[in-house]
Amino acid sequence: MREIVRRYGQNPFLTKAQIPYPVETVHNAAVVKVHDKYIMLFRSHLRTGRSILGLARSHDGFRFTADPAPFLVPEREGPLAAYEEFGVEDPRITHIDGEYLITYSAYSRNGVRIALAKTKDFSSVEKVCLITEADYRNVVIFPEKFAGLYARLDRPHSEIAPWSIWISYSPDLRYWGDSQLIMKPEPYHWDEMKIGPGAPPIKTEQGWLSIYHGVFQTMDGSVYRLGVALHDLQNPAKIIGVGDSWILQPEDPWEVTGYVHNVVFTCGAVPEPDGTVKIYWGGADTVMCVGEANICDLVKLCQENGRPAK
Ligand code: BMA
Repeated sequence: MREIVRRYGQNPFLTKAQIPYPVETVHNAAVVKVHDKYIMLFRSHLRTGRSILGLARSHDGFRFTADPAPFLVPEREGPLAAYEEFGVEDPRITHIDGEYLITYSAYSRNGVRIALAKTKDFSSVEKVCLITEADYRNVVIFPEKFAGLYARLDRPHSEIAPWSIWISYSPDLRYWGDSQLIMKPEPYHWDEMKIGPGAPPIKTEQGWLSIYHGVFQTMDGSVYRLGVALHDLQNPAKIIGVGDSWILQPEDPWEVTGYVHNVVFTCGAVPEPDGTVKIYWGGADTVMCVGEANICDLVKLCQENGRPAK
């Protein structure tokens, strides 16, 4: 069978050996195209087991060079300090209104929350505020507003409706509301244990394409795979279809074995003018990998081989 995601021949394309400061991993990176150059924010574990975010740049989306110093590290003073003490993880980037919005997980003894930072050019970064309470991860902001409101997908945790995808809206990026659960894990399916937003949604003529991760629990631990869902263009709370089969699963040795085995986890994908999309994923929470897919194949999977979202 032809693979829907074509892996880059030189994966893993970024590893700790290429980072000019001491880190143990390079994974779960957000990527955006800024004036024909690619900017990547990647997560790295330090030897404390806590994470920071680094920046790498590329001309072709495949060969990246890391900046000499980390880009975003836990705050030591001020209102964020108490919530970033255990590290910053899994960034996502959305370009909207001339700014790049960065959402990331902030870990502390008070739980995991999502924080928002902003930059215009990636030469400096301004941390804005925390935008969730505890027990949230995987916030992706849509690159357009809906009826004047920002929209985001996120993944709160609840024992009653475990690890489902929700949407909420905000007039100012700080205060979020009108929350609705829009997509649930599917029982006895590759994503039955938990799902979470991956890359910020990509606009297509048929709808917003969302690449998400789904987890299946086995006797040998969890397996993280990637899937796709298509959201209505005008009303992103409405899901047209969820691709019934995964688009990527751990297969290469560096996806099967590493810091956490059997993981492919995405925080970013870059649509290209030729109708392809570069999907970036962390392999086994250790290295960065990339592959390409045709956007129309991913959309078709949701439309023609789809399942309801809940
Ligand atoms: C999730 C997050 C991700 C990680 C994944 C696999 O819960 O912690 O950052 O990639 O587990 O370990």
